[in-house]
Amino acid sequence: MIDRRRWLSGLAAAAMGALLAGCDKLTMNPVVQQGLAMAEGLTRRAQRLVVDRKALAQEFSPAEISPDFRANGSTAPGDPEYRALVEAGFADWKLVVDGLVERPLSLSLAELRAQPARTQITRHDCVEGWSAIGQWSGARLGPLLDRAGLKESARYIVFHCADTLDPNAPAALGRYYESIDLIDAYHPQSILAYDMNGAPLAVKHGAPLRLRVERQLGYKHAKYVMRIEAVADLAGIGGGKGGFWEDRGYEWYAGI
Ligand SMILES: Nc1nc2c(c(=O)[nH]1)N[C@H]1C(S)=C(S)[C@@H](COP(=O)(O)O)O[C@H]1N2
Ligand SMILES: [Mo]
Repeated sequence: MIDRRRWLSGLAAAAMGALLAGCDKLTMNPVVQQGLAMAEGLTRRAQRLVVDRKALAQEFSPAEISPDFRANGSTAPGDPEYRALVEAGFADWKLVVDGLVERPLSLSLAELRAQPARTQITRHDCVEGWSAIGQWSGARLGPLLDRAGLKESARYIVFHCADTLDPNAPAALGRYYESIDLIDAYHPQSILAYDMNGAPLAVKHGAPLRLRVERQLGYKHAKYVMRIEAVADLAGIGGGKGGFWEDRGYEWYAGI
């Protein structure tokens, strides 16, 4: 997989080099000029990529909220650990934040609700060809990661879920999981949602906590999030491709 951040900073360094070279004899050479123009074009494209990735997803008005938001994938996880949490009304539930962080966290729902929050009405687009508009409230992922303190080496954020979607696979492959890079992790609309349409998240939509990563397709929006792990690469997680569906051939970056 391409490390987009490294790749982009390489391009930026090349562009800086070209700028610093200025208008010397070498750059008057037409062949060199052509090369520089190409480098500039590349940099502009890279710039657009970065700018686009930071842009906000469209938000909608309350009147546009779908009366019937479909549930998909796991909708009633049978995993015993999860069933026990449901039966206790998630009183014992804790979100673990660990991996490449300075201060590992273990947070209750009340503690998560006290974190910097955001509410947004967005459209969910599933790769299967359906969409729905919903209102989501949750803890902003960026400030939460800052509270844990990402180490220099952290490149991706992995979301470990409570549900086994493929009971025929070994546990590490059957459990749902997802991952995003730091650009999406720090995007202002990336939240860990605990409310949907003004009420606590229903089990079918990922109670008690699910990711909203609004610039990407539905399968990136991990439901039943139990643990958030900061990692340097994705090779050691699940099947190594960065997500349950990615391990089964889907794109890791599912931008919309
Ligand atoms: N843990 C978990 N997260 C998941 C899934 C799943 O099966 N398990 N399905 C994904 C898919 S394909 C979609 S479209 C959305 C569906 O979210 P919804 O049920 O709230 O509509 O959740 C995503 N996140
Ligand atoms: Mo989906």
